[in-house]
Amino acid sequence: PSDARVVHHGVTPTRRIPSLIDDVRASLLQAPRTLPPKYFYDDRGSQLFEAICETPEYYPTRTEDALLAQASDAIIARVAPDHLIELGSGSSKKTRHLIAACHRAGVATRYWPFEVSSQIMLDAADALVDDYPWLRVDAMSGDYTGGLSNLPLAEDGGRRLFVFLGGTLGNFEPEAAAAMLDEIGALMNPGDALLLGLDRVKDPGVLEAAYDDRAGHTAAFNRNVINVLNRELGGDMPIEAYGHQAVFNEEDERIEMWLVAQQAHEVYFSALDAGFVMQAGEGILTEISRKFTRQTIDDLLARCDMAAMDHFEAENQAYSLILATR
Ligand code: AVJ
Repeated sequence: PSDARVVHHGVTPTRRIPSLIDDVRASLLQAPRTLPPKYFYDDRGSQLFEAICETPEYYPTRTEDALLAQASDAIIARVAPDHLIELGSGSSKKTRHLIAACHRAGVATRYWPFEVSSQIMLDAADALVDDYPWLRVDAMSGDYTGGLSNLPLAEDGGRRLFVFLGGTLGNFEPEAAAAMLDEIGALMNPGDALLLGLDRVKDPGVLEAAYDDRAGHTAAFNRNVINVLNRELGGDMPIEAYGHQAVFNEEDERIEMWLVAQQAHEVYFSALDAGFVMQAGEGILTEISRKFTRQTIDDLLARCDMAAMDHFEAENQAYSLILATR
């Protein structure tokens, strides 16, 4: 970054982050086969995710964006944050609504994005300080699955607003989601707040279409993880042998994305000197995306000693932004 108002910090993980090799050994070699969703996001996968967000079927991104545009002034009036800390900030596109609201309210917040993709974060930081002369950005490079206790946050007693958007908490199993909220909660002092974006339970047809768009971007996104494995681990998975499936699991209130083998085949990874046999019709669970109700949101917060102080809902309760405190 060229501007002195952007500072770049590297964040050392608090605990060991499993490598792709570890994850494949632990989750893919034996049934039930799963993969962590973070491996979707190589350059191609990130591009495909952007394309998904533009499809008519994938409503979460645009719904959350519109809701933030509406609610940002109220959120900033309520919290008046000295520090705005965002987990998984990406290009900070949606966060711009909050920063614009700070500008209107005369709240000179300091912005702390935390993101794996450093270049995307630093480019966004440069653009932000260009637009807002009062803004300082502390860009933090790292992986939040490695923990939050090493974040280099200022200990100046200022009020902190944590932001975790995109419904990404829904990609975590219930235990892991609660653990993540507990880690955020551990960084919150009285008066601090957390703004959480979560997708809502709705008609299964609408949900399944959102994860199986007609243009095929979600299918390509799901299958692209096979390219990632082949490239990174010297694998020979036949990409054309796998079909994309998105199903709403009503019992667990979650979308599940599967890669389903259309015919039986063997897979070998030279980096592991190991492989596995796929049966025809057998699936790999590549992502869960949990959908919430008012009740399951309140239960999740309560489990982590938090409570909603404000709850902003999109039309038809399609999506929620929750402002929570401890
Ligand atoms: C950005 C992780 C929240 O779960 O809806 C979109 C990812 N996967 N289409 C989601 C995703 C398939 C997205 N998150």
